[in-house]
Amino acid sequence: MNEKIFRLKTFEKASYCRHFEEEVIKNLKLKNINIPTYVSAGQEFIAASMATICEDLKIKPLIFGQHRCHSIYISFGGDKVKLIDELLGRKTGCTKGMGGSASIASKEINMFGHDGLMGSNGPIGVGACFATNHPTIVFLGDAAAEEDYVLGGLGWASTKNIPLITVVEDNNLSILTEKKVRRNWEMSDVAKSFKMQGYNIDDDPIDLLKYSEIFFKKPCLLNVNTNRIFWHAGAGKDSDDTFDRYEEEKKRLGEDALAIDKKIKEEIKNLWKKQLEK
Ligand SMILES: Cc1ncc(C[n+]2csc(CCOP(=O)(O)OP(=O)(O)O)c2C)c(N)n1
Repeated sequence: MNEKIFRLKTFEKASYCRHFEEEVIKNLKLKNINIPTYVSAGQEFIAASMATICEDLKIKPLIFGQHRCHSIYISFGGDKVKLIDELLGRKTGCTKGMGGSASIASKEINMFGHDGLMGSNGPIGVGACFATNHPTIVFLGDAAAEEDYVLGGLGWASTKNIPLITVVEDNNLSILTEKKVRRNWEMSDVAKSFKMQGYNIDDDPIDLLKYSEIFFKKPCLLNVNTNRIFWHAGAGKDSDDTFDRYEEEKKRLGEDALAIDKKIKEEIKNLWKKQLEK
């Protein structure tokens, strides 16, 4: 795919994610949302890029996210109204108002909800991929990736050569503990030690596109460095200086991105307004 088209398609998905999360923040502050909520703003280009690549490959993968998964659901085409309803605790939500922010599931997009045990989606995703031989993506945080059962699953995936992509959304933090305090190794090296292709890259969409030639042909792991703009849970901010990929892409793409951003902001605002009035 042409680079500019890829960037724009990915930006469009990221824009849906970003404006959705901005409404989430607003409604957390207004206390319209009253459940633990894990906002993915800042990290949205990872899911958006993976979804654009899958669309181009005409592949509808099995998706195993963890608690910070709004952007995964939205990028892969999850029904946004059902996600709003879920966050508002309604029966019409994507998990009938019982999963909340952390356990989003959708049969329509093959997305399996997380159970809250960090990293459990690693081996569960490996098992599903092995049993079905269906292209599968497991999304893990950099802390979840450290769990022993994640590592066992990676070894099995490599041994059985299954069509699995493990994406580590590496925002450097486990709640508030930085990676350098927790370990002196990288997940890309762990993958290589299991004889799997492993890469340590940035969340620039083109960096993800670069590796798409091997996607689903053999197991691989992408450790993608990114930034969390809001707190681990809830609406606060650790810093106002956090690098923001969304703003960077908006600048790079110029007028085209500004028009997409404006249109989608309005669309998402209206969607929330309509649901809140119900
Ligand atoms: C096995 C297990 N250990 C600890 C926790 C508590 N916990 C919940 S989220 C979290 C941090 C997760 O960090 P990461 O996987 O990097 O994802 P992020 O929140 O950064 O998206 C921890 C330690 C848990 N839920 N499960």
